[in-house]
Amino acid sequence: TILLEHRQSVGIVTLNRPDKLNACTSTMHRELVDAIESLGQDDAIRAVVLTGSGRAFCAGQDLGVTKQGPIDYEMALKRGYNPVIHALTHLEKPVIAAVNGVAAGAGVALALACDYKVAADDASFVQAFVQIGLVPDSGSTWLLPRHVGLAKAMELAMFGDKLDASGAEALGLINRVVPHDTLLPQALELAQRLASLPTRAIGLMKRAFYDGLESSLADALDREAHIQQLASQTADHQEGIRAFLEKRRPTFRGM
Ligand code: LHQ
Repeated sequence: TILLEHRQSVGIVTLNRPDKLNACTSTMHRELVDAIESLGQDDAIRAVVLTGSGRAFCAGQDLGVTKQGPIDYEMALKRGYNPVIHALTHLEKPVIAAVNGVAAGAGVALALACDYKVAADDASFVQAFVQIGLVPDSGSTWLLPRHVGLAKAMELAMFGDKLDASGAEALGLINRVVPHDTLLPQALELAQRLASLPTRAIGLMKRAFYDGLESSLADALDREAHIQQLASQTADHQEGIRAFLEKRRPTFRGM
């Protein structure tokens, strides 16, 4: 239900149920966690792109599954969705969401859990939960207000109206909008650029930003001092300093 491809130092994960608008199943969740963890363990991979095949990015939960019998929603979230969000946000490598079409429900959360979001100009975002009598899940109640602020998060969640790509960019839900046909090349270019940067430092800063969102300034100051110590021990830091002093461009190796 997903595709995993390595292109030089970039891992590309593609949600691949195009006839179902890439709606999520428990199989997809397992495959996603496995793929993200394998990319995390592969030192040759220094950036990741998450995208969808066909006309959608991800329509959230596959609602067809409900026809097969009752779903235990708490278990579906705890065993399915939450581990995917955890894997994306704890992967110590930059992840780009290349939002190729509509993202709905938990599909929006998948994009929000990525570190940089680029969307096709015809992509859209919908907090579909309310339309089926549910509440935002998969980290949406945490991620959405941190991207757009509480007022807009509540508005999007309560009304469930579709937001187009430029509206999403204006709200800070995503970073950038590009013409549809250039989405994947542009996402790959951004990913290659990130992959040429000091991967350890990017992984550490990602960890620090997430921790910082939940801590006092005093704790953030302490933690920064600690992770700066870790960053200072990398070969890429030594290379950065040497390149600066030698007035040349650094060549980072991601370690
Ligand atoms: C779908 C789906 C879909 C199956 C389109 N499933 N087939 C977590 C824990 C446990 C349970 C509950 O949920 C969660 C988290 C969640 O994500 S809840 C939110 C679930 N998602 C939704 O409610 C979104 C439902 N879909 C839509 O609102 C629309 O389809 C969107 C806005 C995604 C796209 O609209 P359109 O571009 O107009 O396409 P469409 O509606 O015509 O859909 C195309 C086909 O895809 C259609 O099938 P068909 O056989 O008629 O061609 C849809 O039934 C199917 N599809 N979403 N989630």
